[in-house]
Amino acid sequence: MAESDQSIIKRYEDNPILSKKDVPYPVETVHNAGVVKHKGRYVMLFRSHLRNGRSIIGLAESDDGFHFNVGPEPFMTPASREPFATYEEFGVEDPRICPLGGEYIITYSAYSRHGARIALARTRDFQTVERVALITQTDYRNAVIFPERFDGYYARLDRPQSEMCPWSIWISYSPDLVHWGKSKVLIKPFAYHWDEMKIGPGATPIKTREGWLNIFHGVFKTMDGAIYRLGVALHALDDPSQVLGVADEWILQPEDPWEVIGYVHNVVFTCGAVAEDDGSIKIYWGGADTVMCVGTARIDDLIDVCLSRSRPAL
Ligand code: BMA
Repeated sequence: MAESDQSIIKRYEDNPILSKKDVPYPVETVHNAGVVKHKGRYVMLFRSHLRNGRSIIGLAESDDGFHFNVGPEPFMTPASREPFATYEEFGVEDPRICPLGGEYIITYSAYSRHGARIALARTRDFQTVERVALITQTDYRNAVIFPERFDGYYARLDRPQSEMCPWSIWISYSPDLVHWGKSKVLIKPFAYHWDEMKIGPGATPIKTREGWLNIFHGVFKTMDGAIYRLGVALHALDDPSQVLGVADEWILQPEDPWEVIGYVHNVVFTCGAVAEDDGSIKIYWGGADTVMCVGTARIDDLIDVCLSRSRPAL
């Protein structure tokens, strides 16, 4: 389906950029990838379903951010060492990558019979990876870490799951990336709106001169199932608990056939974006939990929709 010219995100004309046929080991999907620039190359950590329905994380690399080659082996499979083994029994999902202090912090969902927790790992080179800690109790997903510290503290956005309130975006702080607290709710779904069912952080926050861009997902429930779309918010540079604006409108919705139909229909879901020196940004998203796609936007346009066409955060 054609996009209107007013779309903030321009889809890459050769989407999808990665699918299961590009992976040299057996997988059924390629989606929900974190992406970062490392030594001038783009590194992507993507999620794949195995044929038993559980997920692993693969690695792909690219010179231009559009054409990716997948590594010969998976990057992360469920751990065999405790305490991670118990909590990764059902798989590892939806990785985010944060460049921090000369290394890369990877946060991902660890699934088990005990629910979904956030696990944190680190790598310097994407050759080896070291699991550090499980950083939440159960029923959390979508943790993104800010690539800077605030008054000496690391900060993350995440999404606890609650029966009493629609699932919302929270912030927490840590002195060491392991112990987290000072938690506070920042952005809630908005009633009878495209994100009224639930929202969650998406890409690792992007630093701009006006604030931190937080590209998140929002879900609307219809008679035909849920629709996952992307939205954007801006947080204050020196204090990310201050939300400067949440764009009223979504910035991306499922439109291409591989976003509308797939493993889960009607899903665009981001775990990563890369800011470029020319003021553009590459935003990566999983289409229908099946393939990886990319689009580009102007950072100034994303800032503008947050500030000039915003809705209440809470
Ligand atoms: C969410 C997560 C995502 C997935 C989305 C759509 O709850 O499981 O990984 O992309 O649902 O299925």
